[in-house]
Amino acid sequence: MPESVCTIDRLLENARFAIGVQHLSQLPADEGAEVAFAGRSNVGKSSAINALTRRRSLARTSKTPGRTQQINFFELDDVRRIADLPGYGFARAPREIQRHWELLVHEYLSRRKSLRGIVALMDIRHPLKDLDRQMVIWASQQNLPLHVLLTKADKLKRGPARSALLKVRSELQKDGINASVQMFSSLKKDGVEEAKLKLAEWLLQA
Ligand SMILES: Nc1nc2c(ncn2[C@@H]2O[C@H](COP(=O)(O)OP(=O)(O)OP(=O)(O)O)[C@@H](O)[C@H]2O)c(=O)[nH]1
Ligand SMILES: [Mg+2]
Repeated sequence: MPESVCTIDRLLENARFAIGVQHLSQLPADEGAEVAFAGRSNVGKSSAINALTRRRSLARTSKTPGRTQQINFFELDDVRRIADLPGYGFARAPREIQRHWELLVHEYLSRRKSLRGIVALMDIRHPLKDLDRQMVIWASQQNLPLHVLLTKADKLKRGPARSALLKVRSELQKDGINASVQMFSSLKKDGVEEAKLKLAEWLLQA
């Protein structure tokens, strides 16, 4: 096993909840290295964080979309963190609340110096919806490194899952977006090692 995997494993398994942020003023000090998990409401962000840290309930998951209503920070060590962003596209949230989260997340993503990359999660059964597209286009314009997890891969058979993966890769390429793309299943723990390699690349070079 490569050395970096051993180290990232240890780092991720040390994860502990640090703070839930509802206003920019509450953000942890902007130093060291951070990775943000972003995606539609209910896409599996919190579940992916739990799978990667091998904790069943570090990040709270829910069948009710729009559950994570703040930026939740998980500390890996003194200088490394994971941010679980509130999901976008939750239509039933009141307009002004939606607007508040949009602004918070937008400001966070635009200003954060310690942000090493965005893990963009999309449901493998319907990836690259309008808001996903907007998010990856915007991130790529900001030169933020992107890694796409096609979540809930267990919901598709191998063939259709593989076609979805190739299709997303080619569409991103067509749009000039530089992103790595992989399948992921928190349920089956598929793609966990591949995702950890990306996190190692981003977090271990702090
Ligand atoms: N089958 C399957 N279900 C999953 C997977 N990952 C998450 N889910 C389910 O999808 C639902 C939402 O998962 P969460 O991890 O809470 O999603 P989230 O993106 O954090 O949601 P918000 O915080 O509301 O934005 C839960 O019912 C999970 O059990 C997966 O890999 N496979
Ligand atoms: Mg969540």
